[in-house]
Amino acid sequence: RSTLKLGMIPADGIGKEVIPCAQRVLEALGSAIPKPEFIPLLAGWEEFKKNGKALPEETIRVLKEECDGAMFGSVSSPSHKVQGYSSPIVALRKHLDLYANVRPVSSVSGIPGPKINMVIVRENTECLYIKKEEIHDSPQGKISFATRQISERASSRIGKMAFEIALRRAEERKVKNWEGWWEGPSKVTIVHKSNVLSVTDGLFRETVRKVKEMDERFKGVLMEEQLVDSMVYRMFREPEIFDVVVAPNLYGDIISDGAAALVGSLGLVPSINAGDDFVMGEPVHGSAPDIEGKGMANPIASIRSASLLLASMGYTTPAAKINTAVDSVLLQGKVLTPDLGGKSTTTEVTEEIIKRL
Ligand code: NAD
Ligand code: K
Ligand code: MN
Repeated sequence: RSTLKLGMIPADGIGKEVIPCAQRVLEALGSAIPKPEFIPLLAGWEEFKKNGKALPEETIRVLKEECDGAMFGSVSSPSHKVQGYSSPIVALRKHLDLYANVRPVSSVSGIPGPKINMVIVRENTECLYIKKEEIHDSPQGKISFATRQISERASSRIGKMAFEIALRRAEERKVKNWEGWWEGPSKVTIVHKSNVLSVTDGLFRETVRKVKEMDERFKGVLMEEQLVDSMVYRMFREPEIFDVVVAPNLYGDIISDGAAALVGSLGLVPSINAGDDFVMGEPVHGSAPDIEGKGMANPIASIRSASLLLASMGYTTPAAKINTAVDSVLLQGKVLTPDLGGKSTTTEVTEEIIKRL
């Protein structure tokens, strides 16, 4: 590749503030990566209010036909039903078949706090997110239903992704210092609620278990299970015991925000939406209307997402360079946004990271 064509979709709220920071960091990498070409693309609640479409067809077309990868910010989806509106990020994940949401959550060595270094692998296409809801009148008042879809295909491919990540981490452990973290062999924890939902979560559990049993490569990877409620409990009590955690869509979403609290802020946790032939980086957080427009948003989740995007495209050295610069800013602890107890702005943190690249 001589250039890297990246679709940039800031969408709403602080997405508009933090995605440009990720872009600046990518630009600052210079010749370490092919020259990035950023293609601004529209989506979101604001876009819906302006032009009636939360996800314009042109955005999907450009992503599919012209881009090597993408970055998404955050969308301000309303909490009430709006005729014709549907979350563009949920739709994009489906359109591009980005079936895995991979969310590494780790504490920085040297900063006090719980030791955590886990990857949450969230199924990204089904569960309650198929949004089949209905409502009826009944003699006792309104009654509503939601359909939850769990398929063998989706569970199998997310399971495979989780075990492959565990294998990769087993290699990484050999060179890195894992002091204070889980010291056993790589493992995958399957999160479910099969004690109640024995059909849907039962299928998820069975299918992921089979992935390991059927593939020789995963022989050395431990497999364990945790019911979703006690998963949250154990994650708060002893986060260091988790390595790779695989979960259906909604559980994965909820666990991730909990894990973000453990490392100090949602503003630190990155992700990629990954399919077999396309990847989109995205901070785990939402559009944060409470801090929007104040220059307070932490850009690190987005900057780390750009690093994950590069790594997924094979540019592991520049990706690591970004992470090292971010860690050094965190460790120094002087230039931080208010979510981490600092007084610095989004721009100042970004500039501090760029200085250290
Ligand atoms: P949120 O993630 O936007 O915010 C939760 C809390 O974390 C807020 O107090 C916020 O200020 C803080 N926070 C989040 N990101 C931060 C950052 N980078 N720096 C500093 N602080 C940060 O979640 P919410 O308040 O539940 O949702 C707000 C809106 O975001 C809703 O409309 C929701 O639909 C949307 N949302 C979108 C996505 C997405 O785009 N994928 C994900 C989650 C929520
Ligand atoms: K987001
Ligand atoms: Mn979420």
